[in-house]
Amino acid sequence: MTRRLLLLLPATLAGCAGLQSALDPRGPAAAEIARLSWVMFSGAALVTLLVTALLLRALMRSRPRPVSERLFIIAGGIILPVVTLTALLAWSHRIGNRIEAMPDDRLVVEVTGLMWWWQFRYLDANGDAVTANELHLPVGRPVELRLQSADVIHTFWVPNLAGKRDLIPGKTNRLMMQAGRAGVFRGQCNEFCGDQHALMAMLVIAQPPSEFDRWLERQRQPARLPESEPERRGHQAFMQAGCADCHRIRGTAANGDTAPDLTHFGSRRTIAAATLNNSYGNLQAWIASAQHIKPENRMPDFPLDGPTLHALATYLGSLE
Ligand code: HEC
Ligand SMILES: [Cu+2]
Repeated sequence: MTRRLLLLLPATLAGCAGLQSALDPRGPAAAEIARLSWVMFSGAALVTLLVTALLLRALMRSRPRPVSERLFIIAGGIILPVVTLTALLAWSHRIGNRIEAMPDDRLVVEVTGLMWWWQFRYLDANGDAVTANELHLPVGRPVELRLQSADVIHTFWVPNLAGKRDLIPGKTNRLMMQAGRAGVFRGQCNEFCGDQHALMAMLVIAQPPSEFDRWLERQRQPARLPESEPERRGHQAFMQAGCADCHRIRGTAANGDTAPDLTHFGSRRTIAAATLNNSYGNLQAWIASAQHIKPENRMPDFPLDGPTLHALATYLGSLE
């Protein structure tokens, strides 16, 4: 029996690694938080063991021997908790100061939470580069996230990289984040914010600085113009079907600002806050039946005919 349980151990521990796990830190802030958690967890485990041992010992004695109540209360009830809690408080305060430091060379990204997706605006690029549900970071450089909400309270949390912080309407909160090496991580809204709270996720892509610079330069550019016939028809359909009332495609007349910026949509990996992979088929499905895929989200269904869906998906897919 024990041996069988031991066989299960690696499988259980493997659950701690991965692209959305606070137990698999990939940046300095996340590492400090993980260390603090482990120390607190170990301390709590020790206390549990100690209390259990004392309890068993008392239960197993045939003739109970009374202990000094005063000693018990003063040492175990006052001195021990005051010393350990004060030490933990001082230590966690120091960690907090370290991970919230804002060095001058930091990158600044404005993060907006909306029901139920994320917008990222890169302030270094004159605020021109705007993405949705996909945050890119240069490895090794601290990033200041300015968190705000357009509607209700959301919580920004990318467990592999930093702690979590609320996005509160009318207020700007700050969170520092830094990736230690390249990788793709997943974040999730951590405050129940309505029906599709569970489908309000994001990808964080940490890339080497030169690759990040190229990516940012590209995101600043206006959208690529339609080249083929289906792309031209897709662009036309986009303007005619009313998509432009909500969505912006920089460099075109589409100027909506209540929905994800689609200027470089083709370069993104997912659709609708990491709900679907970004593919030609999923894109058509999303346009035709967004309400079926993510009920109550702020985009209506567009029951368009096959050729129009094909043209729209081809056009949007070309916007890299
Ligand atoms: C009433 C406003 C509105 C209209 C009109 C609208 N959308 Fe949307 N769209 C949204 C919202 C809001 C989202 C984000 C939904 C979510 O993830 O919760 C979205 C998401 C999307 C996405 C995914 C973007 C991403 O990065 O995840 C695509 C692609 C898209 N819409 C295409 C279209 C097309 C094509 C049309 C026209 C046929 C259209 N939309 C019309 C509001 C709108
Ligand atoms: Cu949310």
